[in-house]
Amino acid sequence: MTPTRLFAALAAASLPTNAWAVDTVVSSQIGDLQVTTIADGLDSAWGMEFLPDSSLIVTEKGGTLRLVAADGTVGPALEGLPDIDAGGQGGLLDVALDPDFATNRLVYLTYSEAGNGGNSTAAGRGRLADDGTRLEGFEKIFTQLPKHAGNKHFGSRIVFDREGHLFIGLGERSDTPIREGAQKLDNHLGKVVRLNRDGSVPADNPFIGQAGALPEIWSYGQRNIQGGALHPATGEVWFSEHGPKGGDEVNVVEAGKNYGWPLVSFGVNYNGTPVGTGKSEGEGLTQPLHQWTPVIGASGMAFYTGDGVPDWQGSAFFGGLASRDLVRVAFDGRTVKGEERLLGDLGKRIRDVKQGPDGALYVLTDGSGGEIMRVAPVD
Ligand SMILES: [Ca+2]
Repeated sequence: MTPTRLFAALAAASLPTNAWAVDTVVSSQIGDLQVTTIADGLDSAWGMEFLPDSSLIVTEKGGTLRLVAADGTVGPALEGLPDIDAGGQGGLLDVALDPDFATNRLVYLTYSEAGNGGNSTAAGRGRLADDGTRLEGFEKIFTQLPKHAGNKHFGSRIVFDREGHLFIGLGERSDTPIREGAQKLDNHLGKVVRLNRDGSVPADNPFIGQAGALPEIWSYGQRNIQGGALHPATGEVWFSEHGPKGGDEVNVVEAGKNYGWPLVSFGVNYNGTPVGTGKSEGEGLTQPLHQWTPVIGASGMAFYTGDGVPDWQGSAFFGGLASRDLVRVAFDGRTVKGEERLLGDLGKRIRDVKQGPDGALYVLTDGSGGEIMRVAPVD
């Protein structure tokens, strides 16, 4: 395939004085990028992870899981997956590797699952067979409650913290009134849950022992989480979420905190009416580190720790489904220093982004004919 040579699309502006300003796009000098398609022909690919041998494991929303060899060869669908209720925004969603994958070969999946009352997001794990053809002994370790007869806002992303806890970012199922459940603790709608790797509940979760609260809950008031990553320096768990018409967010998720949906938002409902109180903040509600209005359709997230582009150190990258680009946000700790839009010339909906073992960024494009593209500075 012909490498496509692109230039960073920059819009220069002064440094933002607050993180909520919308069009605070700050230029930074980076060299030209070389974008190389390493695999294609994927069908509604959703999540990917690098295996220790530099191959990739990739989900497709319709319910298939594939290995992509380091040379880009796309393998057949793996066997041994759970029953997946694909449709609408649901299907096979995120994939993550156990922190001890090198020895236990455990692969974690999130997926939508049918059940009494409709469907919801579930999570489970299985062992990647030595020959790579199947997941062995797949077991479900989490079921989002309640089920709902809908087809939207299943989330979801999986992030492991440094202690090996499994964080799953979920959705609030979108429809009115069920989305109001994001503010209640008796359900898993619009939540981040924190689990041990076997699905059991860590003894120090924030709502353990609180009457009427589900013990898996770590944080609440989230809308539809489709990006997440572990901060490489601090060990914090960061998630991005989709806003409605405006108001995509980046949050550090901390124990017991309320992130505000659907009481407050930087966006409005799709019909233009205000969300909740009509405000963007409220007492007791935790503000995002960053928000996008108009939305980018934030999906996939990766912190950059490579050495190929020094200016990217400290940056987080977000796939843009709606903006059809790759969004770099430069952070100093939790403070936004600036934002840059990349790969817009491709016009692709970017579903996931990861840093590869070679230090380059890899993006996964949505829809039919999906590609995995390597993004690195021109040598
Ligand atoms: Ca929020």
